[in-house]
Amino acid sequence: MKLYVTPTSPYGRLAIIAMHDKGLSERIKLVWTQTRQLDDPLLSVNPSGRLPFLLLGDGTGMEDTDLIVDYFDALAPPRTYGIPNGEEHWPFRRFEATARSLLDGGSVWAREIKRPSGEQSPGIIDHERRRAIRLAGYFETVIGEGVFNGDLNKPQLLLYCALDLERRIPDFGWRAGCPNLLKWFERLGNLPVIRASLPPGSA
Ligand SMILES: N[C@@H](CCC(=O)N[C@@H](CS)C(=O)NCC(=O)O)C(=O)O
Repeated sequence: MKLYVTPTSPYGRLAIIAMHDKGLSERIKLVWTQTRQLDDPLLSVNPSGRLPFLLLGDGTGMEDTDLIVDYFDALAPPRTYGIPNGEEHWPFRRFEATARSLLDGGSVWAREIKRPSGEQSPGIIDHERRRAIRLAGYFETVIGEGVFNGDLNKPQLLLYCALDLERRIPDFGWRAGCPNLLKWFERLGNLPVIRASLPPGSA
């Protein structure tokens, strides 16, 4: 199997963390690539051109982080990325959705500031900056909840990869006002599977 990723994609990073966490790194070859290239060889296997993309041995494949993480989870039992039942169900899903919201908005922000300066939209940048700072402030108040303090799960992966966008967005200064979140982020960042997911040359 081949997992197509870029060194900067937070979604790619999330899929790579899950790959390591599920012990699949020997079975999956990482292909470091670049999106939005007209001659991108990925387009012949994934018409959307989006990453991460997992190419299977039979020539079929799948895009979408959530789907790829579920596939990894099924490949390497026992399942650890499922949604819990009972009392934890709704808090888990709520936090997952909000963490994805931070990741999606932060990705728009990161993409916008990468455009040539004359093509950037100050309105979009400001909107996403405000959203990201509000959401970081929200997670500061709930980071003590059980969802964020057990084994790695999707809400944690989404939140970690969203906050890690600070490496691409100089103005995403969430650390100063969020000491609890920072402690959590640094604890996760020291996990071997998260360290192993950094792109070559950035450790
Ligand atoms: N919802 C998708 C989002 C993936 C996504 O937006 N990936 C970006 C890289 S960070 C991409 O492929 N961009 C290329 C493009 O828009 O053509 C997921 O969770 O995998």
